[in-house]
Amino acid sequence: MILPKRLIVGLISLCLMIRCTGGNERCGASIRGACPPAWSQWGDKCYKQLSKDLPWAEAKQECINMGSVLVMPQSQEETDFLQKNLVPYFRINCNDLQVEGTWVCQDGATDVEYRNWRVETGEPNNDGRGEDCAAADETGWNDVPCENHVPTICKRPAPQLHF
Ligand SMILES: [Ca+2]
Ligand SMILES: [Ca+2]
Repeated sequence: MILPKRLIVGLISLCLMIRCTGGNERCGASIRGACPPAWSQWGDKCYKQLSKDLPWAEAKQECINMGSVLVMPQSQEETDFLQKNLVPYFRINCNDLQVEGTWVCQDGATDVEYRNWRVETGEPNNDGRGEDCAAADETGWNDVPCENHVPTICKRPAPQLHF
């Protein structure tokens, strides 16, 4: 028997209602929705490149102003998506500003263990007068001066739909 689409949707809604009126904790069920316009979606995350290349501190603040955080990829897969779909070279939220040589990489408030330094050129090399902020391109990560104007990607979770 082929059920009309509307009936199936109706049945699903009814099941959810029953589950929710049961008063148990599952009532808070939610699903991830689509990203806002102009944001690119990868899994349950949304990304957007800033229209201007900014120094580290300004880039970080600009992302916060947009309700997001400066991107810190947690894997090569995430990096590949960003390089193919947004920009091949971008700043990542990774710095050794506190203690020279001790890199702190954070995705929002989460410490990220993933590293992809470009070993061929000895990065991170703290070159010249010092380099404390990291940026990624196809060959890996490089530390660069924090005041450099570097393309910036902001990241936020896809909106949650409650029902
Ligand atoms: Ca450094
Ligand atoms: Ca460097």
